[in-house]
Amino acid sequence: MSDCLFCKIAAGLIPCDKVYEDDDYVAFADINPQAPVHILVVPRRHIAKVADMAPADGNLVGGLFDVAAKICAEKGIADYRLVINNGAEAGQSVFHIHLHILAGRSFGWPPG
Ligand code: DGP
Repeated sequence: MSDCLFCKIAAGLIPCDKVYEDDDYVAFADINPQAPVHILVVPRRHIAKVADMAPADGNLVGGLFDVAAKICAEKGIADYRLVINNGAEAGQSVFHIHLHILAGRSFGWPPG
């Protein structure tokens, strides 16, 4: 087990408000929500950021989007924003790939 917050959450070592899990992914409520719905989808496998992915990592990021669509469909959420921050300057603060699902309000563009 690396010293990674999301690895520990995925392993059940740190509590979270879990909304979905399967063999490869876990989804849980963001601790600092930026919208009425703010869920993080996380692969169980540790990869720090999108830029670190190798061809052998396959469709790991694609699976994040599949899980997000499934969660939103199950919750009856039609409009939502999906965000991946890659690197500190882009807003990444936890270095374990994760997809933000944001919904429940209107969003501006471009993002801040
Ligand atoms: P990012 O900035 O893109 O790396 O997003 C990291 C998100 O993780 C941020 O929105 C806050 C959330 N977060 C940080 N620590 C915890 C935690 O301990 N539990 C949960 N549920 N979310 C956390």
